[in-house]
Amino acid sequence: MQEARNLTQAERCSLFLVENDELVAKVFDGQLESGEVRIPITHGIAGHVASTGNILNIKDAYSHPLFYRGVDDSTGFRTRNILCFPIRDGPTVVGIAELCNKINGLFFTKHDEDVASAFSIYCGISIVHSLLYKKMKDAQYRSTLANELMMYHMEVGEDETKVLLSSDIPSIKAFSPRISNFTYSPRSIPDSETLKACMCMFEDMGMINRWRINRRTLAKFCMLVKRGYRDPPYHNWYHAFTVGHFCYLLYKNLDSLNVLTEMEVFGLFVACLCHDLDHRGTNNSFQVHSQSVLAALYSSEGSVMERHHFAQAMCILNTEGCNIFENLNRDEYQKALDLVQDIILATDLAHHLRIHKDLEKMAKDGYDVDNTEHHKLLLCMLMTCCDLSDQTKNWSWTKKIAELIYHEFFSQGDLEKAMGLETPEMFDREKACIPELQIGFLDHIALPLYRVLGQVLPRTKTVVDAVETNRVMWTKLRDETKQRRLSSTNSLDFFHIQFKSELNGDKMAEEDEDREETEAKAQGEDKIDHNDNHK
Ligand code: 9GA
Ligand code: ZN
Repeated sequence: MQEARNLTQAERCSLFLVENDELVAKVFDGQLESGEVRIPITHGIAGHVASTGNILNIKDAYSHPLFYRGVDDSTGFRTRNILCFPIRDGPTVVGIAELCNKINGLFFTKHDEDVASAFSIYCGISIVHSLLYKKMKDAQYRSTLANELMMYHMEVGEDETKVLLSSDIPSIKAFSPRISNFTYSPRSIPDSETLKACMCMFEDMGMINRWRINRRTLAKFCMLVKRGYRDPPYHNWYHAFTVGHFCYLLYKNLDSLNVLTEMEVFGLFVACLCHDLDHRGTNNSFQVHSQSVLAALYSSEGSVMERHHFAQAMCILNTEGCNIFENLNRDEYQKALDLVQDIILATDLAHHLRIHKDLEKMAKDGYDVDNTEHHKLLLCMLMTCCDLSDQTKNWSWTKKIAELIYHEFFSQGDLEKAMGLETPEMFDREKACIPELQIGFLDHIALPLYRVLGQVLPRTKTVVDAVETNRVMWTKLRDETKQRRLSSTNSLDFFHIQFKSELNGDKMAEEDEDREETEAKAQGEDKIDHNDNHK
């Protein structure tokens, strides 16, 4: 406005913005106005310009019928002439500007009118941007507020924290002597013990000492992460917990520190626990096609759910008393967040398929500890290995998990049908052939992945074998199903069939477990508290 005043050589300038059916003073005599001056949009010269959208060049104010002398009479100012022009956003008038008293002249000229008209376009753009910016800021504040409210209601109970902190962190072997074996499924740990088990894993990997994590902070962090999961059949806290446990298995069995840095292992473990936060039991495609809020936020960047999982992880870290990274220095802190972000984004199958060629090349060329790209690739690969680790457990677990996954897939399919969206076969309970889908999944995704793992880290070969064994079982069930030719319309009924192939399968699995348990005891492992096991 000061610029407009200088350009046209005016004594005074003022700006009013249209709000509903009023004009509100924003700038008076080139200064930001703090007190409110409101005039009806139907009043006076300003009102006339605002409602007609036409510029008014008044050469003698006091003789103009629209001019109101009241203000001059009370302030002692004498208005001689006025140039009043509209400010638009497209066809809409968003405000008006008033220039008053031409300096060294009798009135504003035609040239001043042209200058004002041109100038008003820039005013319009600036004002619209500024209004939008304010709207955006307000939305941001409202979102922060909503978040604070949610966190307040989520406030982890002091009692819960006390229980977790009441005694020293127990030895992890107390959960099971087999807890560090690739064949052990952490799903045998009861829900009520999983937080303690998490703390134990942090402790056993030396992370609490190395990163100077406050125990209370760690307990609160773990509790918020657990609570950050919803309860769909598969993508619940148990999934995150088992994924974290597989990371622990990698650490225990591979001296990972020789291929990764301490910070990378730390980032991987935290990412594992957080990687599916607030999963709703539906995939990225569903978010996009159902036009969910998450898709509105993230679909332009891709990996909709994964971006949300990371955002939720940040939200937990930013909650008072929950930041397990609080004692890292600036560089370490940034590094930790970058790692967690990159690793969580790597859990998108689309991302995995993009890097699979690079993974194979790395396996072929051999892993190079001095190559930072190799570190990144390995971290992504280990994350996906953790994510799919249910496939590496014994048949009985694998099958139970498959039931949970298809329960979740078919619920999404039902939703899609109800919404009139297309449903891929995999999500359609009337069309899916579960053993076929499992074999396809193992052949195209899981087995190639674990084979690369076996190549890069030869000590994981047993993991590949376990997946292969499960594949054989799926082919047997597929062949048996073909002979029976089921007439059911619900593919989930598959899980209630007793297959001949399974008759001694379970027994073998149990024997395996028994044998390992005996071996573990023979090795003189820590004292075992059997009360916790096999619930
Ligand atoms: N999409 C999912 C299947 C899983 N059995 C099938 C499983 C997760 C997952 C990360 C094309 C397709 N498919 N198939 N998924 C599974 C178990 N099963 C059977 C047919 O755990 N799937 C998680 C992932 O990416 C990466 F990189 F790790 F491989 C791929 C799949 C899930 C549930 C998120 O799809
Ligand atoms: Zn997952």
